[in-house]
Amino acid sequence: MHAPVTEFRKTALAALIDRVVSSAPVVDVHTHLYDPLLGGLLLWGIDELLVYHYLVAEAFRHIELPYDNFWRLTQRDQAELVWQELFVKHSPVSEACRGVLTALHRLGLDVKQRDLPALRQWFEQWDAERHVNRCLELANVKTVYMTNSPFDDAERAAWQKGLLRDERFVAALRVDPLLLDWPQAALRLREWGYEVGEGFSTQTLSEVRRFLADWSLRMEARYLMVSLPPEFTCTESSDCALLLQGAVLPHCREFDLPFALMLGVRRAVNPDLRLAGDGVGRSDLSTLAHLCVAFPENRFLVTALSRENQHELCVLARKFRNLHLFGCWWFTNVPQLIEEITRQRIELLGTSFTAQHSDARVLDQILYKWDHTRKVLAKVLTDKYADLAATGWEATATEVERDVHELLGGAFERFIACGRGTRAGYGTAT
Ligand code: FIX
Ligand code: ZN
Repeated sequence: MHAPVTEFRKTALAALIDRVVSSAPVVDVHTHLYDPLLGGLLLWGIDELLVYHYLVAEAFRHIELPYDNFWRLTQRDQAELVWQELFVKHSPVSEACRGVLTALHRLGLDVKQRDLPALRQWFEQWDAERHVNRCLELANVKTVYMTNSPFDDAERAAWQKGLLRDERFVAALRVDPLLLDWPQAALRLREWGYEVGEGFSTQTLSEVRRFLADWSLRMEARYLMVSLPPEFTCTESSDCALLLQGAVLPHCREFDLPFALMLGVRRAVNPDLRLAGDGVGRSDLSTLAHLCVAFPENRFLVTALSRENQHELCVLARKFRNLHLFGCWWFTNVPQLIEEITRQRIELLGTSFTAQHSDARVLDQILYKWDHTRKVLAKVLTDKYADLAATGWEATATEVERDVHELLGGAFERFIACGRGTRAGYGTAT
């Protein structure tokens, strides 16, 4: 029997873990940020922060204006209105509002002045490239995974021009339109010179694969990805199932790329809210289990939006080593749920998952998303190492550093890099 961990040792342990977690470089495995060299698509600055769709949804709890009138306002006026409603007339206690303040504070701005014009003035002196350097350094993010869609006209044009790449930004090929709206996607593919027909003939599937190959190569994509509704299933012969099995998964195997599934988004629950109008639903994870079993040569990166799916997802990850869990996505990216989900994942999976991704759409958001997550992660890990210390097992600083590195991108990058052939025999239950 070992003596309980003394308060003194617990404080020293907490200090060590705090230091390691707050100074560890992170790999941000899913964002909506862009390489600053990609045609000016990167969003940053105070007005972008204020019109982030998380805040717009919250502002509409108070705004009485008809939706259309809000959307007709200039972005500056929308930002002003959000600021008034969420920061001036009410206290900014929600996670998204607090996030704006954390970001400003980390940039050295005095938020207590509540002075929007002064904040705007401060941002006006910067250009995107210098701001990227500052934000990545302050947030200690070493790699940013983008979300890259050839179906987005502005983005497609920027890629086609060819570009120098900022090597801190890496690509992930987004295929939602292909899997979720095949008739429209087929029109686009034909327009771009891919000879696809209405049905899924061998020629159509091979042309879809040619499209995926062209874009994977052009972007140097590290994985393919899709966000799926709770109803997603691939057992019947839907367009989605046929394309997944006949083109996307074979392409991933050929190019040795994982496929990321983000499960449980119910799009346009309130279409008037536009991007802010999406909701959540519980997914049936038997579809995911089927994919892991039926396609052992594919690797799946998965996150789920519904709190109710989290436990089942952890159990699935214990069964399949071709399944890697990542992040606390969107509505689960709040301290209460980050703590619950991270604790549960550690208890069921050890350190073999990726604790967080930012999903940032505005560059400055990486400051708060990582700051807030690091605090919760340090708290959870302190409890876990203290539990070990109570048995006499004292983790060394080097071991803590190794574990934190795993959780903040190390395990992810290894999963991504894992070549075919080195991972034969997926799907073995443990
Ligand atoms: O599907 C996704 O990648 C989602 O993250 C987005 O659609 C969503 O709008 C978002 O930004 C959530 O954080
Ligand atoms: Zn996203």
